[in-house]
Amino acid sequence: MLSALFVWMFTLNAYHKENKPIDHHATSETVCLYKSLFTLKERGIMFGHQDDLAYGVNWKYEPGRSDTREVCGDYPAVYGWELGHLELGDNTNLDSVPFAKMRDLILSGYERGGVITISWHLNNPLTGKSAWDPAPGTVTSILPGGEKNILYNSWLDKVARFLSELKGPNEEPIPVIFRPFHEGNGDWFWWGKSHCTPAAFNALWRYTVQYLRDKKNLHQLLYAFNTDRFFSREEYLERYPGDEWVDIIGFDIYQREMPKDTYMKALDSMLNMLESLARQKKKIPALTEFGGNCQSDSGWWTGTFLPVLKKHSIAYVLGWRNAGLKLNNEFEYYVPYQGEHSANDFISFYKDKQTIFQSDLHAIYCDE
Ligand code: BMA
Repeated sequence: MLSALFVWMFTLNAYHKENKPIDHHATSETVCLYKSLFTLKERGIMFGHQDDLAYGVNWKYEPGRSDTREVCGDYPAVYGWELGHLELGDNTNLDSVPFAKMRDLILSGYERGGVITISWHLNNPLTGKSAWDPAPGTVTSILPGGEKNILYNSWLDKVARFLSELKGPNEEPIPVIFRPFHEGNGDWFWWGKSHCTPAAFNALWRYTVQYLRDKKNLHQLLYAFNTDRFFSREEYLERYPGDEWVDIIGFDIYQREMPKDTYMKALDSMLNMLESLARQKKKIPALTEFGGNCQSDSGWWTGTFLPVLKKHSIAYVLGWRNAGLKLNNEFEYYVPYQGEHSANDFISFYKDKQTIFQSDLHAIYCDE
């Protein structure tokens, strides 16, 4: 009996040690990042912010600036970036961030020891309109045999080139958590639930991974799959491409009109499901986008968000972008900026032992 227990413990231990990225040729820095994400989630939760180094509510492209840092004195641990419109050959992304600047800022975040994650709101390849143009048949049109397959390949070539040009100080490829085709259980993007079958979505995911990993030989990517708000494991898994195609699992949730209690319950219940799936599948759980645009609750960080996070063990949370006043006259921000009414509460969030910011990170890209 005792020996059976030892064998079981040994197997379990060996299995844990074998946790590896889905890319068996992942670079050593990528493998280290992958392992660090597992270990860090036991220590706390990394705070991330989209476009943090590029602009804030009242500024654009000023070296060293960051709304996060200006409020709490530290940079985020995770830097989110966005590739939409790279596929068109444009010099700037869909939010007007020049790709050349993005490349430099990605390097500066990496050199500081931060984590890089990249999303891609790619245009609709069938209609030429935006990612939010859900024309039926788009997904099948870009798969092999489809009329837009060659076009899609050329888009992936551009993404591959950009990613391959992200190099660290020793010419090593910078590891990136790549998060394409997000929120697929929603209806707003062309890859969304009502616009393609789960089989077509899975085929698109696998095709994309194979293209970048096996055809373009990019070995610095970890692949993040994420849904929008979901209500059951079954719903979460409906479009999940499979364990051998995904490294990180997550979801996005925005508070919008949801009252505080409803939001806290929804977040808690989704995190429970996510963590249990992650444990079972040996994946890294993360909250891949969160926020309440122009949050009206000045105590939100420690009164709403943190109490739920503290019940869970996930690798990171990513707040969406501090766009400020946009061209369409809408105002958008998710992380406080200097003088903003939840800034003091954000400092308490920062000071909490469980939150991890840039200065809490050490050597996540190498074994030490
Ligand atoms: C959305 C908004 C848009 C933006 C898009 C892609 O949620 O922030 O303004 O264009 O993300 O970054």
